[in-house]
Amino acid sequence: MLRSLERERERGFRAFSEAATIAELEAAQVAILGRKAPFSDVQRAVGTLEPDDRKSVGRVINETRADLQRASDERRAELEAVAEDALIAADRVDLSLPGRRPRPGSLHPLSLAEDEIVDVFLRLGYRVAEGPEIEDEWHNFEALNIPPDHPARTMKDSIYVHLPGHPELLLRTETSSVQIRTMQSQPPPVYIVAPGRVYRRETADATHLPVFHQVEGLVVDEGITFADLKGTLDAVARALFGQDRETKLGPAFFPFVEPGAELAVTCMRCDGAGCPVCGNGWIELLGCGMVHPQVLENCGYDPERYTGFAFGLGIDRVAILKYRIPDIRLLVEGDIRFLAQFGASR
Ligand code: 2NM
Repeated sequence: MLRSLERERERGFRAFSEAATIAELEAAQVAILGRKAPFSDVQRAVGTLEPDDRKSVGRVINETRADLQRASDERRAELEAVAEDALIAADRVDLSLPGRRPRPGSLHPLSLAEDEIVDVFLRLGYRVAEGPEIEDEWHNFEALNIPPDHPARTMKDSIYVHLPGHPELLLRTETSSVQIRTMQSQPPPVYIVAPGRVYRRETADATHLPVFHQVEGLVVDEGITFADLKGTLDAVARALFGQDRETKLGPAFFPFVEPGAELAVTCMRCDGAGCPVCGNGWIELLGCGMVHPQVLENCGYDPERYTGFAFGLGIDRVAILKYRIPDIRLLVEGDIRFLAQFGASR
């Protein structure tokens, strides 16, 4: 009996270790340890032995069955690991083919110019303010000291939006309305720039667009003078176009400032000598001035206590000057051959 147990143990170990699949292992499990296996016949025959033999042979049977079951379990774990590996290998996606690499996009020259302008002011401690592109006449004109009979308010110059049941609305003609809204919403001091899209009723040509972009700035604080305006805008012009540029201020009129001025910068092409780009060596860059006391008062500020300066500069104009773009319409045509020349991405 012990000899046949020993034979079954040998046979079992071999059968389990030779099983190459889970199915073969399960067949071997039935053949070696199943109810009809020789091992079970021996187990049933133990009942016929003398009590002493029954006990010692019984122990050998239990040990042998446990050893065989452990061998079967170990083999099962091995085979399952192999099956799992095979499944993973079969599931693998081949990524080694040459892929189609998408051409990375780049920032629009207007975004580059706007970022650069705004960054100069952020470094000076200004904040960015935003407001709606559809405005009412009060924020766009009245508050800015632009009287009802001013030519800018006619249908000829502005784009009105007629909505039944609404007061007269228009697409903002400057981002000054953002400055007005900011002053209405907070007390001084104010140091802000308002970048954004503005609209005029205008036919596009090489130097004009009906939809263009501005950065307008506003400072209101105690003791702000024209010297602050001059020093700030000179520093900004040099930051944008080079530290060796010269600037000059000349008189100009805007209803919302007094006095009003225009800042010109020496031409970046001829360095002020005069050329086809600039004519006389100077390029007009922006409009500016000391905020009109009436505008401060319209926003609830005390013009006896506070003074301020403001300015407006065209982003599109800065972009064509900086990047030497020959026609401003290239900025809105979306031609990839033009856009791809601006490499930077944000
Ligand atoms: C310009 C020129 C001069 C300006 C004025 C204001 C406000 F709201 F404070 F009155 N914002 N922007 C201003 C002044 C704009 O653009 C050529």
